[in-house]
Amino acid sequence: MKKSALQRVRAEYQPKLPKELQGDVKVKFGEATNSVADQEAIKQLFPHTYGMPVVQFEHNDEPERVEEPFNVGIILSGGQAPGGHNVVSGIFDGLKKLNKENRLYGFLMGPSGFINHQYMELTAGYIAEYRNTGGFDIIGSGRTKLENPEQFEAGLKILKELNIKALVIIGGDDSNTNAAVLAEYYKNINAGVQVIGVPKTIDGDLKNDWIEASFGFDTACKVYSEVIGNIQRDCNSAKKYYHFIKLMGRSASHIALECALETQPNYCLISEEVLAKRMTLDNIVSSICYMISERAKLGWNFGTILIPEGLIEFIPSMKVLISELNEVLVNYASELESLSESEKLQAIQKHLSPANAELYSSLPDRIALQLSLDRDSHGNVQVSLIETESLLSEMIGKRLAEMARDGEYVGKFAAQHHFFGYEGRCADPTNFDADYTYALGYNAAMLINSGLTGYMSSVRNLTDKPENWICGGIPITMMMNMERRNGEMKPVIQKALVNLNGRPYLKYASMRETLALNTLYQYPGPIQYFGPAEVCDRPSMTLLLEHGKEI
Ligand code: FBP
Repeated sequence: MKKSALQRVRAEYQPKLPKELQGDVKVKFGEATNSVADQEAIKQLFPHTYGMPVVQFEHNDEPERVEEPFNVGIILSGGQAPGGHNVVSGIFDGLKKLNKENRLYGFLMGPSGFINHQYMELTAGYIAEYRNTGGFDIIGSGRTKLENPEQFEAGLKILKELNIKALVIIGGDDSNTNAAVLAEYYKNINAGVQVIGVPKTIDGDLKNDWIEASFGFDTACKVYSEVIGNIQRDCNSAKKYYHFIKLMGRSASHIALECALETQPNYCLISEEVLAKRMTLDNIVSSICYMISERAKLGWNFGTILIPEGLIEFIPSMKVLISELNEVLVNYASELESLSESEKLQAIQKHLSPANAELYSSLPDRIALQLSLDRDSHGNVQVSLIETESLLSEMIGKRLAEMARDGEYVGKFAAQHHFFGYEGRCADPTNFDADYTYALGYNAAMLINSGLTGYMSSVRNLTDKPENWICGGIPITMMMNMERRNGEMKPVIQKALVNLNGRPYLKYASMRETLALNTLYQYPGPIQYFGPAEVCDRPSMTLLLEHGKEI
């Protein structure tokens, strides 16, 4: 395959490895741990993997070499995130450092490759083609949910056949939840297979004190911020459009918030704030219309508005509707299956409680249908398919027309719509993500070599230089709580939503009014791989602020 000039040069980049992982490592065990909530329930569900200590690696002056070579399998799970290929390279290099005979196998197209025994051996030559590149195409990814003993047993067969002693699952909160369940199952039956998770997702919602960031967030946000900056230049040049820009991120608004800090748009909705303030769709529309009318008074009929993908799920009345819809879609699945779109709308409405049926019928049909699409395999609403950006601009357009009729608004309103998500998920990783993912992978190999299972690879102190990053592992059960999914209470990793008392949000909130009534756009420009460190190596603003730094 012919490579671009950047691909050729970028392939030579050697990710920086934390000092602790250079040379031989030994493991230091911390205190026993507890889950973040619902301790008794989680303990009962994970009797063999609950309460394990946090571990940290240190340099080992008296290395104990592993005598026997071992094999490892990997699965890339869920949505793509920049840096996945470097996790694979890091695991590979870590394994080879431990013993040249160690082998790495990749299961194809996500968990389904594991269950159906579709795999390939990942050799040095094959991996070389993918170092420092974006995408998950090295082995493919998928969203099959690994959840039942039949699947675990089917997977165990191939693990035994290939003499694999550990499986690494590279995924988001749901996939790492599955990793914890699988680790517990294999430990319970003495299968002799370890399971290690790696925190992946552009959404940035898999984080806590020990997992400072999920990989891919940094790169994806920088890609979106570049394009938002370009739109803002265009917008400020022609001065005739309001751009409604929806940003991926599923439930959490971390991506929208980071992009707002990077680009300083006129308005950025934060779903978590909408929920906390119990805002209605009408409140949101009013507040944006107010900004538009105030800008019009200054002679400005243009602006940029960022919308987090999951907004609709956070509007309290919508949240109630969605949770009832979830149950209706499960309970009446066979009845709904064969219906046409309009019949489906009517049938769903009939099964909803009166208040929800009223709200459901007040939505434009296409939005109601988008809300009623099948949930993904983890029970999540597929928010990327809901056109919130056009729903909002339609409602705003109508409201402004009413305001104009009543003499409350004098201006012109024309809207453009954008949705940025897929554009950034497979970008070549930034230096930060390239280094972070390589370290996460290398670290995962060390966790395996230490005989651990049910752990997530953890690399911390991320705003410092990569040499000073702190490496180790955190028991996955420590991050879990009980949540209702598909109508049942399930143990899941607690999602990290935007913290309304956290510095990233407070920083944006402090600028909000000024940004709405001025035009103070920032233009971050494209990701740079070569040049001054402040341009090429700066982590996300979210991470800097969370670490007490200034931006
Ligand atoms: P993960 O949670 O698997 O990392 O996926 C993230 C994401 O990009 C979300 O932001 C988005 O809502 C979803 O995937 C889209 O799913 P799909 O790739 O199936 O269209």
